[in-house]
Amino acid sequence: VLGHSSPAETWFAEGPVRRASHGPVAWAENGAVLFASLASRLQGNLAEETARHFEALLATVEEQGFPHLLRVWNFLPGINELENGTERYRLFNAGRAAAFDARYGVAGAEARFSASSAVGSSGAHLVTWFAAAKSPGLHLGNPRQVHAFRYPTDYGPRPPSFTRATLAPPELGQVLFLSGTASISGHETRHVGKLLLQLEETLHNIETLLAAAPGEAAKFPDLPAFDLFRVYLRESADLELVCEPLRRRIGPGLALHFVEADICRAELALELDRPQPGAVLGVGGDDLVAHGVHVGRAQAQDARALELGAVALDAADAGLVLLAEQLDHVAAALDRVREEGLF
Ligand code: 3EB
Repeated sequence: VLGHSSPAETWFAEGPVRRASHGPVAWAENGAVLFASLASRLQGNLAEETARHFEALLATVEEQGFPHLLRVWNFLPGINELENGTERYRLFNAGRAAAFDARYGVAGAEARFSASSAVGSSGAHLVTWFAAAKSPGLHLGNPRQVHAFRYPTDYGPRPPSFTRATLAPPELGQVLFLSGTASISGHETRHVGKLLLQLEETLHNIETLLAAAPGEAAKFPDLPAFDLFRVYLRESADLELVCEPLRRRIGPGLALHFVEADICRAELALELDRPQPGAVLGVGGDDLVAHGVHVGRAQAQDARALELGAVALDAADAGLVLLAEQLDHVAAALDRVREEGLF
């Protein structure tokens, strides 16, 4: 986490909540939505290991009866580094695509891709958090961008398996999950080396997507009406350069959350994400299903070893997710995490 930005993101839903885990996957669900965390130790065969990782993810959502992905957050150590001569993000893409193909067939896989993000982290684990539902969301493209799953092979042996946004199914409310968004139009990176132009291109992409999203008017607020923006910066020193222009562009109302992270293409300096603090999945209750996402720099091993009572926890250097049943459990857990100096 950079600067003094507030890190926490909280997801509410109707109870009662069940928490469980199987193998590398831990989750919480309330019968309508499932939120999960999955970590796989990487040992030098990334495409294979990513395929196993997403096979476990897809097996879990199918077995638990939540087969429709809504949003996927990926944290990949050394995302731009080479492994056996290939960039690790590209190996990740190959493995992820293979897992979708294996489960749904090449023809069926595309319809399963959801909103997503993939940023760098460090440490030894590929970490993925995901939200999934019983019935399908509406997966959206961006008119300014080629579908990522149709990118030409310049970006790796297999294109990335995600869509630009996913609108949650009606019974979960009008939550619009936006993918991580960067300075890409068509399929090409724009404004290499020019931070502020990348910022503007990215904002333009988000505005275009919001304007084109189907649904009744006023369902998709324009940018200044967002609560919170997350900004992943490759270079922490860019914080000062980006802060003011972004503020001028989006207005004074939003909370900004800056995180230092590598972005999936080496020429990209930043990526924007739209967290949804206080988002309600499902109608009513302030019981909690799947909870607070805290993105920052954690010491993963230490965080995993923490015993946090009713809260399940997973962490990468890039972040921490808490799957809890009640808000005060989360508050207590976050206090512990702060006391231990994990963030
Ligand atoms: C892009 O548009 C930029 O691989 O899951 C954004 C969101 C990006 C998700 C992913 C990658 C992913 O291609 C990078």
